[in-house]
Amino acid sequence: MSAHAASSQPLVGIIMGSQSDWATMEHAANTLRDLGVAFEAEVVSAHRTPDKLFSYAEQARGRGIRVIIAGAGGAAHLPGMCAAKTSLPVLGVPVQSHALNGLDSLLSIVQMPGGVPVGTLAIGKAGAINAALLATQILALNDPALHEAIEAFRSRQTETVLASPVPGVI
Ligand code: RP5
Repeated sequence: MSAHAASSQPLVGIIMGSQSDWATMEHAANTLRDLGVAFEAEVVSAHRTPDKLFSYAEQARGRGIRVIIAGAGGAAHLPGMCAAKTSLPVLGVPVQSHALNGLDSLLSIVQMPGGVPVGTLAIGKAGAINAALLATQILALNDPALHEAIEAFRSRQTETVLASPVPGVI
């Protein structure tokens, strides 16, 4: 997957350790798209392309990125190393691994030493969706249109739940 950007200046950078992470991280991309947040998405591996990780993290702020969402699985060093090289907020998504169901990913991402924070979300799809929502909420602090988009999302979600009957109960 090469970098792909929404039409306007990307504000959120989605990075992931491997193409195999896209099945999870596309949920972040789809959520941002639905909310009208411009983003870019790119494979950046802490282990296989460490120099690219450093240059991505060092240049992101200057390119106009405001929040980075980093997803990785297994020995998931990508979010932490990215956070070490930028002062932008970094949100980490633990990708569900085959060997340990993502517990390895979660612990690798969440257990950062004091001083270098990574906002760690849930394992897998829920984490990817919530990373996108949280990134949008951060951007919405200074963007009334995005605040409206978040409020509308919450209202739709509430209406959907209230309109859903319990299966088998009349
Ligand atoms: C990590 O290793 C990636 O984030 C991915 O979740 C995992 C497996 O990568 P592949 O072997 O599928 O490329 O770096």
